[in-house]
Amino acid sequence: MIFGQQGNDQCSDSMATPETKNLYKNLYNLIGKNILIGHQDDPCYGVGWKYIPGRSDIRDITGQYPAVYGFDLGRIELGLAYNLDSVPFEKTKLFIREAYDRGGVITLSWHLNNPLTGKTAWDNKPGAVTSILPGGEKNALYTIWLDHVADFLSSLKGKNGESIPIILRLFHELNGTWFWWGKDQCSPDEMKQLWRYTIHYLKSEKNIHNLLYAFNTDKFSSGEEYLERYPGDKFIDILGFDIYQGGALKENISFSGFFNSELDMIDSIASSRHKIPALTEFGYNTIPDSTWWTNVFFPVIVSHQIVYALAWRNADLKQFYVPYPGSSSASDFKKISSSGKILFESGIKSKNIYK
Ligand code: BMA
Repeated sequence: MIFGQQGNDQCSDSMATPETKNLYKNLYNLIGKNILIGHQDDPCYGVGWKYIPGRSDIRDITGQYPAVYGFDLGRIELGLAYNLDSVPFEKTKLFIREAYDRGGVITLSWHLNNPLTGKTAWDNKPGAVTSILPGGEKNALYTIWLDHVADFLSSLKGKNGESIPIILRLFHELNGTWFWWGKDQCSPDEMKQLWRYTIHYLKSEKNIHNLLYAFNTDKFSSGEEYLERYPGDKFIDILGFDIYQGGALKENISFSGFFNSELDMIDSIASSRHKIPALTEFGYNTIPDSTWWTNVFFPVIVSHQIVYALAWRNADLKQFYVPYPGSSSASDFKKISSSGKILFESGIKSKNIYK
């Protein structure tokens, strides 16, 4: 395992913009040193508030914004002004610019509708993936959807007109069965083709070069399972997975054990392929354990090499994954923000990640 070898810290797109190449190189150099904390829709809304300038549940607790910001593009494919969680894309664009100006990292997911049926991403009848590949009946429609994504991505500009780098997290949780791109809905080969086709289209047809590409599964039990639908090292920059405490992993001990084993595997897969390991989504809904952050989450991640961990969104009192003022794990969360290992707004700013 050799990190920092010459050439290993270069992203998959040889034509990537300088800031995108720097983002990759700087994240690569953080491997094993720091973990950036992230939060989905952080500046958009939190528990009990929406679109209040400067507000963020993470900031309310720690005094700082997170280091990583997640947003979702779902419904942009339809040309709508709002995403699937009612966030206006114009606001997302503004929040991305502000996050970038603060030196933060931005990652976008895309809960795109089922192109075959027109229903949601969770409409998981088989056939949709086949239908959008070249030669398929919905291929032309899919290219129009990608054009909308490309328009959005190319409109993201910093103060000197440079493109803002984005970690694009396509077809997430692809080894689950709940999305139309899931493992029961298409073959591994079709999934790989879809990845390669999509990336080729964005790069070569649309000339988009401000992207790092994140591949991410749901739960997995072996390296073979993790890589079954992996399109290849030429296409991917970041290797991640999503995990939630709950269900079979409800107890702290069973969750910690499984989480730890997945992190061990992702560290070793990423290191052997010279990719960046990340926890692309995580959470314990409503965080019912007031010491979860210091007793469960932190002890497991601290001994691993993921460079960032993105908590899912704070929608309301029934669905939140980071504390808000007054919630039971707020003071515990504050402790991890002063650990030095986990970076928030000021930590990422000092790393000058785009230079
Ligand atoms: C899910 C939930 C939903 C949301 C979707 C897309 O995990 O949070 O409420 O609509 O993600 O953000």
